[in-house]
Amino acid sequence: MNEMTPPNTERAAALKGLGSSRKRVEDARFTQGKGNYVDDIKMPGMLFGDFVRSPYAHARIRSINSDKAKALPGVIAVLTAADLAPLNLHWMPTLAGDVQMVLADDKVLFQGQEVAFVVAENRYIAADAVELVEVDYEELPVVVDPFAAEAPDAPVLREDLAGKTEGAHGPRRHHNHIFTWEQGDRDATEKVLGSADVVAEEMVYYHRTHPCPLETCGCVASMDKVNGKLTVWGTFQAPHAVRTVASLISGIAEHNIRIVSPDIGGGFGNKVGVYPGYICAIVASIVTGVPVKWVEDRMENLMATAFARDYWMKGKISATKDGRITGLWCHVTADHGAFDACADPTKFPAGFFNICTGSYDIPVAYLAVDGVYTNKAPGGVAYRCSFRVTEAAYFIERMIEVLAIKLGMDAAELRRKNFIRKDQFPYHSALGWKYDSGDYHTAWDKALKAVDYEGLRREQAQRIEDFKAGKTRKLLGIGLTHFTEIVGAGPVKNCDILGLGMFDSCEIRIHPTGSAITRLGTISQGQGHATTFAQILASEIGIPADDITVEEGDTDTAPYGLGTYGSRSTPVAGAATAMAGRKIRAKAQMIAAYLLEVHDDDVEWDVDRFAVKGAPERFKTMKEIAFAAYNQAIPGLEPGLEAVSYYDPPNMTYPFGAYVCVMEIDVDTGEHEIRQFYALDDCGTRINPMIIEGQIHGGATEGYAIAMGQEIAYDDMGNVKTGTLMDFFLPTAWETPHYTTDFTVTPSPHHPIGAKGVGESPNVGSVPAFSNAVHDAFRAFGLTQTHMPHDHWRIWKTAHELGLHG
Ligand code: MCN
Ligand code: CUM
Repeated sequence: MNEMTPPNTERAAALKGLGSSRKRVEDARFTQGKGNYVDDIKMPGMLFGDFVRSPYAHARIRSINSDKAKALPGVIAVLTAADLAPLNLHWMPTLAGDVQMVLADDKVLFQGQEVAFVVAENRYIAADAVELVEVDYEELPVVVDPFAAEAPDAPVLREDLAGKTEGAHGPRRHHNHIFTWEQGDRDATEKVLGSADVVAEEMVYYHRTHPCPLETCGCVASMDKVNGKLTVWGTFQAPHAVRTVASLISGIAEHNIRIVSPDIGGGFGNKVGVYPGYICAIVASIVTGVPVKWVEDRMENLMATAFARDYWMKGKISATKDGRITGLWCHVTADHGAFDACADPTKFPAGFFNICTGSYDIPVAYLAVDGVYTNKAPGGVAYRCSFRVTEAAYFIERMIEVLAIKLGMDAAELRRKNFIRKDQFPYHSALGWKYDSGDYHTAWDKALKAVDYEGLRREQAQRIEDFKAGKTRKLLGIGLTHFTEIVGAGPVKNCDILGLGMFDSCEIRIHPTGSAITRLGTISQGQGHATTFAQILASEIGIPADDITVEEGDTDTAPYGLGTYGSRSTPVAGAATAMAGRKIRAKAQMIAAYLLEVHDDDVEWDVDRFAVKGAPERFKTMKEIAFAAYNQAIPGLEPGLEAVSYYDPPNMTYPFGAYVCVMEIDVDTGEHEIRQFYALDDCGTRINPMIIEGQIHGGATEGYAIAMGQEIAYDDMGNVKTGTLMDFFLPTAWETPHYTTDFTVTPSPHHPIGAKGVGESPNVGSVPAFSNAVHDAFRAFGLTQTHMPHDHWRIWKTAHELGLHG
């Protein structure tokens, strides 16, 4: 090495590659208000759409009269189902194989459902005109309880499906039944449960909630009639899939459709689905020939777009006397609302809920999920969940606690005893997954040590004595969770959405001066892809991350990909990025060898350059190689330095974590205080530790909200009781707990850089940790199970029912 060459470690650090807590390059524009969100898009002559929505949860529409609305100056059109029917666009396919009304066709099935679409010169006139549309409704009996929906004489919700005994996922046995999905070995499981030493049984409910991103959903559709090209800017988590589906539904050739996801103000799953607003804005633009914007308000977002959860999970878990788990049985009643619009890979009607054996080596298991229609908004799966993994993790982590009570055992010890051991990976679970890698015992022991678990239990015992002696009115809860996630959908052979295989992609162009642009099939909604994907490349190709532009979200320029949800970007597009980088490096090696006048095999990679083996002072940097790629005629090589990779992952990745929540509960007011929240995450190779920490803080705060108060609640009439942020709990900095983050690193054996996803882990792991803390506080007083959200009123009620108010 010559004197002028800095040592490897310095050169590596200068790249800001893998492992660097590089500051987010996106933040300069976000923190200065220079982001470009859908509602920032303003085009000449643009019109505005707004919906007439149903005040009823179930009603027949006798008539719609829009004469007064149309007479209002500035109103251009009022669309109803009758206008869309000739185009066959009054109904649309859902991601789950069902169909959904775009505009109410004969009847409405949930409060807030889209009934008519008003198009006007501005947003204010549109809103005024909505008030002038007269709809004559005839109320019908309402079903909000999924168990009542299955009663033989329950009202028929989906008249369009009358007589259909076959659904998208097999037979339907009742007019409100959607599907039954079974996994595992029923007979073997029931046999084990029937003869077990101990069986714990419980109904675990994960209530209905909503992702509630700061930016609501919306789009601007612009039909250029001269060139026949439709452009739609929208809040899309999967722009390429939207393009393909839009082409198939509309008949417009796919090359004549351009879908652009600009900056997105949080998605959290809310922006995976397709909403009537998108279709109506597109139709309105095609009809009027000018751009049409539709952006929903907060109430519309909470009432009508993708909800999350609403899973009633009945569980049985068996064990030997000394706490060795022998079997798991689960039956879920899944409330899907009025249309099955869950965003799941086609073969998984309940998402990846069959990860519900969690982190434990459970020899036999059986799972059945019944999907049911009710008079509630459609959606499902969304909300930082990787396809129902949050529900699965909550279920198993509650069942473990319930079993620990039954066994009279410490819940930390019960977990420890049943973890899948490190030497069992790759591990085949009883419900059909192959876990790629894990080291649960190490993570668990580290977590328990970090919080001084033994000390906490001693303090808790003392607290219970003090409480009984009348010295305090506060209880102490220790909430434990060890979760296993499944992210990175997914192998094309078993994961597709609407027939589109779930691979992802990356394209790289190196410019002559040695900087680069890379484009991916994913789309950031706040996760910092422009920062982290440049880091993957920096380490692969030796160009500083600061010299690499990352672009996503424009289907005219980005390679085809399935988008960002299910924490799949790093496992799939991140892998594509590494693979494309390796193709660049392979070509760079040939160029370097030519320039150094040696054989290809006689040069070796060294951080940011190729050097001659045994003669490190003879080298060519990537910068030099890039320039040569464009200005030298190299025999046998094409000019330029570009690569593209479409990556089909061989398996999903299985990140995991150990979370501990320490909570104080005031039994007289029901108030709580999070004294400590410790989150250890293992997402394999860590690309950017600072961004990972941000993901944990954000996801854990969402988990805090869900566990402790957030809910989409309905009354018996199907009225949404929580349609505003006055009623729907969205934590501010004031309520947000303090977090301590920690990690272990167990790389994924099949991912090119060993990385697993992390975006959803904190939501998956934190909800059971918070909830278990509440339960644990009352364990000594006889509580086994109470339902979330644990708001002050419910906690007070629990204390009251346990007789703690004297
Ligand atoms: N990362 C890393 N090292 C790893 C894994 C991830 O540095 N081993 C980085 C990634 O490079 C990326 C971020 O962490 O910058 C999240 O990566 P990943 O886990 O791959 O998840 P996705 O990028 O696919 O994001 C989706 C995930 C989901 S599904 C929801 S929901 C959610 C979440 O991300 N929505 C979010 N986090 C969010 N964060 C913000 N700010 N906004 C949202 O809408
Ligand atoms: Cu399920 S919420 Mo995320 O997958 O976009």
